Parts: sequence; structure tokens; C-alpha cells
Amino acid sequence: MFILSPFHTPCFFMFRRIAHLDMDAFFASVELIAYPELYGQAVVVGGARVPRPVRKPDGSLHFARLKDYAGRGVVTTATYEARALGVFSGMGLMQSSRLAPAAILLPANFEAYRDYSRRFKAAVREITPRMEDRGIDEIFLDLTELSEASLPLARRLQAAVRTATGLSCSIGIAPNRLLAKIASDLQKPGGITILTPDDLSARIWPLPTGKINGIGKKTAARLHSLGIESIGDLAQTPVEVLCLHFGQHWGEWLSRVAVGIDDSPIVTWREIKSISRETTFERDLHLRRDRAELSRQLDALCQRVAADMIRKEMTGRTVGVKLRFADFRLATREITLPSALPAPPTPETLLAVARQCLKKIVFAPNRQLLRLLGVRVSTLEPLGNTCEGSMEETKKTQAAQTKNEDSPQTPRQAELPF
Ligand code: DCP
Ligand code: MG
Repeated sequence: MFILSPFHTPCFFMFRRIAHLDMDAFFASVELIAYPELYGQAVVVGGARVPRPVRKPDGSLHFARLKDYAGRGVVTTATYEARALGVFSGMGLMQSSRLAPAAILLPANFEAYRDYSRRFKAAVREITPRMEDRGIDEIFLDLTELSEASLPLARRLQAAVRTATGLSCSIGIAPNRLLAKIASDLQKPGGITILTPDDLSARIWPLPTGKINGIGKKTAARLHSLGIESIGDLAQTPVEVLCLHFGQHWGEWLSRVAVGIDDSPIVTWREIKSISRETTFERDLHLRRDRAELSRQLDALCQRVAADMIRKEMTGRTVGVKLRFADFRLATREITLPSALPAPPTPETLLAVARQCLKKIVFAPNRQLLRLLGVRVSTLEPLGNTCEGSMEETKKTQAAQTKNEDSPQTPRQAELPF
């Protein structure tokens, strides 16, 4: 059943056919391809610095167990067997070790995940190029113009993904992105869920409001405080009440999504705004005592950002650094160069500008412990636009920036912290 209030647009009835495809336990499933002996076991993927499996003299591998872990890492993902024990993405590894002490712990291998991500997306593009890339393991597809029925089409997509990667995925097909995204999650793993407008009251309304993409923990908690738990509850709440509590724009949006209305298009090409990498340290690092380690971390981040830039065939004019102190306060500084970083961007040039950015931060005596460090490049442009000669120009700019930083008007940093 559908309720339409005056502000609800009729776009829902334009009969679009949108699919959302999401890989099942993505990082963990990629790891199982590397370690097939772990199939069927509770496996947890932690950060990149979790211990790697060690080869024993008999040739077999020794895997770390969660119970042996000590540190501040978090679960990036877990196999469904581990989830059955209560382990979920984002949970601290120490906390998860209390729930599943015998679970296998593997380090994250982001290169491999990116590779599998590219492979499954390429396989899907062979079936339809009308694809919106939503991140490492999910995509939206606009299937409206394909004549094939939804079920065989979804099966064909799953088969193509499996052939290209050996991995399984779940697919939701619905008249819009909002419902397709909810649908893909309804029958994981390996599910195909096709929703029509008639399914709204039976399949969507019983779900908690947090299942709607865009309703995060904070909004769900505010809705909960108003006695609104399910999407059905939300649908029955007068729009005026929602506008009163959430403002007009947000209130009207909540009212629309509760009745399954979403006319946002599939964006097949999205401008990349920035390329960045950041790392949360295993333990807080001290500006002076851990200077060498901080320097190494900064260098590693620049290496990764430079590699990303080359892979994405981009360079940029603005370089920024981000620091999070132990007390969670954030500091960001950036420098915009008159021309883009030289082509191809190198970690060394990036590092030079990142260090200039760091110089702009004044480290108070009570802000000496760092929790996180990040490096970002923005004001991007395609690599082809930049001529080799700009290297000299960049060096000059950096010299100019340094001069400026050291001028009496700017707060001075006696020496570069790391
Ligand atoms: N991820 C992460 N940190 C989180 C959540 C996810 O690093 N807090 C990573 C690991 C996941 C990948 O992103 O493998 C995809 O996220 P999903 O939410 O799609 O989770 P999964 O693919 O692991 O599981 P599901 O089968 O529920 O989709
Ligand atoms: Mg997934």
C-alpha cells in the first residue's frame, strides 16, 4: 500500500529498475581464497598490522587466534561463522576476542581487496555499463533499459561475479536505490531479493529505521526517543511532527523514504574530489619520543597516496595533513601550490609539502600525543594535463611557502616535529 502526501513526487511510478549488488563478507571472503583451509571457520580480518600467518617447518601455516591479540585494532570484517558468535565490523579486536577467542585472526590486505573489487566491477560492466561505483564492495546498476527479467538477470550477474572472482554477492532489485539497497541485505549471503511497491508494508515496514541508507545511529536514536522504531512507525508519523523535530528538509525526507520514495538517479561517473590515506596508530605516538616512527608513518602515507594518484591517473594542487591528538582533537592544515604536483607524483615531493603543512601546526605542551595521521591531495587534475617542467615550479613554490611560514606574522615552530 502507498500513501502519497502532497509533497511526495510521483517519480516512484516511472518504473525504474535499480539493482544494488553487495559482496558477501568481502574482505574475509578474499582471504578465504588465499587460505582455503579456513573455509567454514570463524575468521576475523583485522588491520594491516595484525600478525601474518607463519609457515611451520612441516609446510603448513600457523594462524594467529583472536585470544592472542593485544592492541587497539578493530574488526574490518568477519566470516558469517564469526558473526554468529557476535563479532561484527567496527568492534574492537580485544572485545571480539572475548566473544570468539578461538577465531582465526588475519591481517587486512587492501591491495588484494582492491584487485578483487576491480575484477567484480569489470565483470558487471560487461553486462551493463550503467553502473555507479559506491565503494570497494558495492555498486548500483540501472537495469531499466534491459529487457531480461529480473531474476535471470540477477542470477547472470552473480554468475559473472563468481566467474571473475570466485566470490559470492547479494543483489537487491527494486524501483529505486533506497529499496534496492535495503533489499540486497535481506537475504545475505548469496541472496537475490526483488521488491515491488506492493512489498513495502510486508517487507520494509517491519525493519528498524536504521536500515534506511542515510539514517545513522544518531538519527535512529532520536527517532527511538520519539517512540519510532520501525520504518512502518516512521511512515505513520505525520510529516509535521517529523519536521518539528528534524527541520523541514530532513523531516520531509524521512517521511518520503518511509513510504519507499526515492528518485535519486544512478550516477555512472563521479568526480573524485580528493585522494587520501590515514592511519590510526596501534598506540598513541609521542611527538619527540616516537619521532622516528612518526616520520616513518608519514613517509608510508605519502608512498600510498602517491601510488593511488598514479593508479587513478591524477595529480593535484592542494596537499593537506590531518592529525588527531590523543584527546581526539583534530588539526588539519593544507597548502595549495600554484601548479599541480609534478607528473608522475612521487612520494618525495608529496612528503616535502606534507612537512610544510605540519610546520603550520603549533603543538601545545598538552598536545604531544598523536592518535592518527593522514595525508590528502585535492584540487585534482588528470595526470596528462601536467607537464614535466612543473617540478621546478613546485620546488620554487615550496621554497616560497617555507619563507612565508617563517615570517614573523606566522606562529613559529622551532623545528619540524617529525
Ligand atoms: N569494512 C571496514 N570497516 C567497517 C565496515 C566494513 O573496513 N566498519 C570493510 C570490510 C568489508 C567491506 O568494507 O568486507 C564491505 O563492507 P560490508 O558492510 O559490505 O561488509 P561485508 O562485505 O564484510 O559483509 P556483508 O556480507 O554483510 O556485506
Ligand atoms: Mg558486503
